[in-house]
Amino acid sequence: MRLDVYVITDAGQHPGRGHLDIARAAIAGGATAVQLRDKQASAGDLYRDALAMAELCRAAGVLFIVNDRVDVALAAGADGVHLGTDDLPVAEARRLMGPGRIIGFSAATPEEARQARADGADYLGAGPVFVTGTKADAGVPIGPSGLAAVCAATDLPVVGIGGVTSASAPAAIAAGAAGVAVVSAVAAASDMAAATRALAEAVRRAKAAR
Ligand code: TZP
Ligand code: MG
Repeated sequence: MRLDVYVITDAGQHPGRGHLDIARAAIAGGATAVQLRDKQASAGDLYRDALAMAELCRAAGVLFIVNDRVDVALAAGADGVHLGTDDLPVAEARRLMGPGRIIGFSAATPEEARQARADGADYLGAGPVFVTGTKADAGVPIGPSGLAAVCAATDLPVVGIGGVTSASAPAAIAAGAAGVAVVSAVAAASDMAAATRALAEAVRRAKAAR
């Protein structure tokens, strides 16, 4: 599971940019994982975008994850799904998806991390690490120390999410994260591929230094 640079598409970050534009640029810039995230889209529209993104990611050898929707992830042949506390329970998603697909879960505390692992999650997203304007209900930032606590509580790979940029990514990696997940650092950047490359380089250096 290559989670080093995990780019989440959000079509509301920049006028005229769609999910596939973001995914293409992220892949060109060296993203190792891409997540399709759209809370507003109909199941039909999400499915069509997911199918196209699955194809792009497969061709590039990049992990493809669908946010929230187990049904869409399965129908589009995604590698996995990312769930939170408002979504289907991890254990139920595992039953539906079988052992071969990846299930990610959002955990902000060591307790949530341990529970998600027991329920069958494969990786965790922990955050918000820093202040974010992207998710209104993200909660109070846990900081690199909160991220480190989640990482220390589990043997699952953890990605730090929330307000991460190429400048702050090293702090997340130093805290023990396997990678960083970003929305605005790529989707709102003027040059999305260059922004992804900068993140990849920051993660690579921080891993080499730890
Ligand atoms: N979950 C926790 S924070 C967040 C999500 C989806 C938003 C991350 O967006 P950004 O722009 O990288 O801060
Ligand atoms: Mg969710």
